[in-house]
Amino acid sequence: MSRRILHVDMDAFFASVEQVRNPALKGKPLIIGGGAKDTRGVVSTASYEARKYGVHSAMPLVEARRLCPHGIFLRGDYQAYQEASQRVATVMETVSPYVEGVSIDEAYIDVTGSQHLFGGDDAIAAYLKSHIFNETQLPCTIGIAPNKLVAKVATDAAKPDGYLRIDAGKERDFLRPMPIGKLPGIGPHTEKLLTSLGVTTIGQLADLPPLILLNTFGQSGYALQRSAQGVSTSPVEPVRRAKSVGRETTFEHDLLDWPSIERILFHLCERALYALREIQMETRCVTLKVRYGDFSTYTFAKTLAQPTCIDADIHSSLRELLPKAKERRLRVRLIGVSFSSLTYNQHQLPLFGGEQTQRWERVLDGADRIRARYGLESLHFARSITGKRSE
Ligand code: TTP
Ligand code: MG
Repeated sequence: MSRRILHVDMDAFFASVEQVRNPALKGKPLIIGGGAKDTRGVVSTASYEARKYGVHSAMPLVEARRLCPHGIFLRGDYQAYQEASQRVATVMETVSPYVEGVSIDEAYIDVTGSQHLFGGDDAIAAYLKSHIFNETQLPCTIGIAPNKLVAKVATDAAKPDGYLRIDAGKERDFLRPMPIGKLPGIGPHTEKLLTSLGVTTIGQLADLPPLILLNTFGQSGYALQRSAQGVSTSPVEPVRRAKSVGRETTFEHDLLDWPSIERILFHLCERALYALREIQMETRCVTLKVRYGDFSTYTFAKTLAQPTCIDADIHSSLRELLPKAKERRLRVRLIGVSFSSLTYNQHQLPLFGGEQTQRWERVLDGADRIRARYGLESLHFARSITGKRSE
């Protein structure tokens, strides 16, 4: 039996989330990316009403404002989009264990084994659409086909709020009339080269003599042609959840100077936390690892009442653990910190953190953005530089 691969992509995702939060925005040309007065920056996304005026993702805000002067411009709230994305992911996991999230609003699901349970492709799609809607009030589009490539093209063809099923054996006919730009993997450069060969539709690419492709693109020309023929074997790869995240370092010379050791530890902690937040996870268990000069290795762990990815919480755990590590009056060869009992960051902060935690989250979010842009070394919490408490 051939594989059945489902592709789901949320419609005008950021804009739709805003419309759920504020129903007065429904049916209006809504543009996410900048506030009413912002002139710099680009459009993240636009509601389908705004797209009618030619507004699209990555367009400079200035141009969007010119095309759609009566549009409603919003800066956007990434945390709200992340939360919505998480809720959609939870629904997707009820359809099949093979879910591969590819972006904040898009995933592939291998539904080959779910056919009997649900009663076929159409029933799976209907179930998914209605459950996502019940859970989030958000519209999405679904494509189902024998492989990821064709499923994605099907979704794009059925947007918005649509569903399209491509049966086994129909892949090639489905793709044939489409312009080559619709084929995933064909960028502007390849498109230009193909156009210069007189190839403008996917069907023409599928029929091109292989030798011409070989001469123009080398070996990758074959892969291109197989895509155009609707052939793709790439598997759905569920992202494996990390079990732990940590950082450790071995010193060049064994150290006895605890203030220096701590400074390095807090630096490692910062790096590990950055990695943790990057995979959008939180920890409930902080482990301090010490290898002493005699090569004995000790770990000291603390379980937290609530999962966290916030520096201040982890720092206070480490401060509780450090005196135990110092009890052995030996030189230190290696120091490290790791986080385990990981869960996805649910952003349920108000439940346990209140305003204080939310303030921290905002700070960290800004700090991580700077680190992502300028490198991790650009920003440190005062403690990891001076060894003094900074919180
Ligand atoms: P897309 O799925 O590409 O776009 P969309 O969901 O807004 O619209 P549709 O799928 O119906 O065509 O991207 C998902 C979100 O990612 C989008 O809502 C905003 C964000 N995004 C950007 O911030 N910048 C971009 O250039 C793109 C393409 C998307
Ligand atoms: Mg989308």
